[in-house]
Amino acid sequence: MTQNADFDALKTQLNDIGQSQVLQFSENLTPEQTAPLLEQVQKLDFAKIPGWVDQYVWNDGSLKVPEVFEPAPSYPVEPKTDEQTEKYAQARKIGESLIREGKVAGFVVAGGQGTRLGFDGPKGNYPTSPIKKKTLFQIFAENLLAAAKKYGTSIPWYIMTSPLNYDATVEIFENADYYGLGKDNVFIFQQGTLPNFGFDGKILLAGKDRIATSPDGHGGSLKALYNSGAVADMRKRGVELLSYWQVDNPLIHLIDPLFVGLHVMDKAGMSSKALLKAGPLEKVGNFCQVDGKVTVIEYSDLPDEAAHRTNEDGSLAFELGSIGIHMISIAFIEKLNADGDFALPFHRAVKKIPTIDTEGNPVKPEEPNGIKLETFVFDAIPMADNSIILQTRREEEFAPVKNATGVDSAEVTYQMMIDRSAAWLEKAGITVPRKADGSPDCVLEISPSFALDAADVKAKVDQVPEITADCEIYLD
Ligand code: UD2
Repeated sequence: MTQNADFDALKTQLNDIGQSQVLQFSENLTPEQTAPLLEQVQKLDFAKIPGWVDQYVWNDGSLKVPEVFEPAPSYPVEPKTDEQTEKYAQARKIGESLIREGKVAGFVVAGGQGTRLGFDGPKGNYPTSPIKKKTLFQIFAENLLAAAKKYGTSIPWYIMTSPLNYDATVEIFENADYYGLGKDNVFIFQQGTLPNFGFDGKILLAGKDRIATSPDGHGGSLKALYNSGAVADMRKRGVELLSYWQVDNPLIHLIDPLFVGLHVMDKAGMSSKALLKAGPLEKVGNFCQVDGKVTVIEYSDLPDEAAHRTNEDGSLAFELGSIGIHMISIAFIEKLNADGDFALPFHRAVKKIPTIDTEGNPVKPEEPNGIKLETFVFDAIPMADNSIILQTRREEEFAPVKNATGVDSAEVTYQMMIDRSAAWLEKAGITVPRKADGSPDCVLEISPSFALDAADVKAKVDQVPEITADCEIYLD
């Protein structure tokens, strides 16, 4: 088809769904400007857009909080009964052998930018470790390398970016020579995008030759993994399970035999790690149970009464927070995508969206002017036949770098990384000098090549130098 024929067909399709404004400036565009615009238009889901406008622009059709929900059951950090002790031991064994057989891969969702941190570029490139200032990507890569070595296997790494940071991410990995993982073991792909809508239901333009779009949320990963060929690549390699994490959390235990084993023993499709919330309103999802299915209700949606509800012992009724750590079976992703039309429900966000006016001049709105749609990966959990939750400890596994200052900031992460190193060393019987307030009186960094957990430190205790007050020690 020629560009003209293409153009006319798309124009008609847009007219039919009441979105002809998308091509309103096209007559004055050069062919070079028209081509990418048409490419964007071609990707629009014409069949669904009118329904989205009706459901999410005219109405707030986002998922409603279910009327009846209760706290979800979970596995504790440490087993509590003999039966559980037995099960945990068996799960660890099963998990380890699956990892050794190369059936587990890593998967990080890294579509977000460092904007909230005041950092320019992909968040994964944020320098984070206390002494060497390793970036988040480097920390994850070194963890994967060390885990592969520990289990005598290879662990491929899948990385989801967004159109906003795909090129920059690839460049970072190229420049770092893939952190020693080998280019073949790193699969970087892009998530999808969704058009942004004005309050009048019209798709907004970001320029005369560009539709305003935004990434489709981390929920887009389950489709993008499939469409990008990542799932096919996994099948070729014999990978059956994906360890999923968020790009901002350097403490993640990304290959965890216990989590793998419990997920498999309970025949789960998608499982989660949880921690005890720091307070009723902590900004994490809440693990609930609805009609027998594990369901996450985001902090912003959980009714206040439920957030504050307590048990008889004073603990929070909804005490389990979701921290974006999951185990996902490849078979589950395949099942979701089997009919070719898989999509998670949308969450609607009213936002300030840069656009253009009727003359084509740029407009930077001071007030919200439209709607962005996004999907959340945890909305897939109830679609799995089975799902488990394994509790973890905050100090061991969760220190996200999100904000420039305060809660979830780089400063807090820095301290938590030092604290965890100190705890691992002390568990191995090493004395760590502490200040009057109890915090370590030294700067510590343990490289993943030295230890992936406290048990690894114990095995290498003779390689640890004496730790004196005010010192800086990097172990690798
Ligand atoms: C997320 C969770 C929250 C809690 C918290 C823990 C949601 C809606 N909320 O909050 O429940 O678990 O994390 O830290 O998930 N991402 C993409 N593409 C996108 C959007 C996000 O790859 O289109 C990635 C992003 O790079 C990051 C992760 O998803 O790795 C989480 O995104 P976020 O930092 O925006 O989530 P946050 O902090 O609102």
